[in-house]
Amino acid sequence: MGLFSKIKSMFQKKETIEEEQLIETEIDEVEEKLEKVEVKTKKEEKSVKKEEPKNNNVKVYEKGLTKSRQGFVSKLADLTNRYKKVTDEYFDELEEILIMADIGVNTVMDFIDRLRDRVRVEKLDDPEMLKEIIVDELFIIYVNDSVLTSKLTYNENGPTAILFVGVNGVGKTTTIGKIGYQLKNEGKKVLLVAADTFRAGATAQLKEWSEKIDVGFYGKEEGADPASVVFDGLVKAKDENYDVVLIDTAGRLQNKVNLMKELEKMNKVIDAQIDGGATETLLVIDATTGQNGISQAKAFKEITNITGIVLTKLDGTAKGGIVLAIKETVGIPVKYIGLGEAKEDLQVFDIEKYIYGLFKDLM
Ligand SMILES: Nc1nc2c(ncn2[C@@H]2O[C@H](COP(=O)(O)OP(=O)(O)O)[C@@H](O)[C@H]2O)c(=O)[nH]1
Ligand SMILES: [Mg+2]
Repeated sequence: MGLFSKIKSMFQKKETIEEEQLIETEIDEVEEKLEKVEVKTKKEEKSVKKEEPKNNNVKVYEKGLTKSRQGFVSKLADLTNRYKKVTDEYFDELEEILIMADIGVNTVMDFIDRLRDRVRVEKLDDPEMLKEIIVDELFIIYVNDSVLTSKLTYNENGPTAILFVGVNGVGKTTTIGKIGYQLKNEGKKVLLVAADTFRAGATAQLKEWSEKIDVGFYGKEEGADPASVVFDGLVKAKDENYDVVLIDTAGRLQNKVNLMKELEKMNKVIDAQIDGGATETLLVIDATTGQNGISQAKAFKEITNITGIVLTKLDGTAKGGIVLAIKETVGIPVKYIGLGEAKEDLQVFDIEKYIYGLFKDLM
């Protein structure tokens, strides 16, 4: 039984832990990954009982990934139906499907190589059997050398500062609103700071979000020095005992040097005010931009220390494979995914729910 089947039954609650232990796995590599997953599964089961947030259901993933599932997975299912045997043509078509899903050319090449090896070693030639292995291998791409959880790091003493970076229009301000809403519901005192003073209306838009989700706000006039907004925002956060400060920034990537300097200056201000500085710098990427988003991730990684990625607009794309590509090409974990425009439409990224949402119709 492969990883996907385990994930599937986990969500369909058909399987007991005793049965799980009896299952024999195919090869060592998968077995190893599987152990990591099981540990997480058990942990997750515990935490699910405690405090499953209302909107953090696998259904949200299913719904948000409908487009990706229809595009990519239905092609995969169709491929399986058309081939009786695994041939070179089969691999060529599979390669094309995966590249179309924005998994990224190099990732796909490696993936196909591994798949060919497994087909040879395990003497598989039935495309039907290969389906499950494909899902397993995609999963392995993600979990390789990484922790499965995507929790935010908080500052133990004093406010936690989180910087949001990314190019214009990707969904930074919206994401701040959504994360602010979640943190507020967790009982945290949240302040939104409008350090995108470049774009007209950016400050007003963030202020509107603060009103919508009923949290604190700090901003200045358009054109003000972003670092000075951060400075005054942090003073307010400390004076008024805020727990978390979410900082919106302008992302003019076309001028890398300026952007780097601006982010450096903001970080200096944060370092001076808070022990340990910003605990997270989240890069926001629009999933609908595909490979362009990957290039943005690479560019931002060069100019500042990114701790996690928020992948927005996954509801609007058939290219859900980008999650795997980002992980593989830039090595930064996806911490949140955006699945719509409303305050509830944000999920802490969970690879198992994601894989299930993406592939549930395949098996
Ligand atoms: N469908 C969808 N739209 C989103 C999502 N996140 C943001 N948007 C929309 O993308 C547009 C740009 O968002 P905004 O937060 O202003 O981007 P910013 O320039 O990076 O701050 C707005 O119309 C948002 O409503 C998402 O997850 N799904
Ligand atoms: Mg904005």
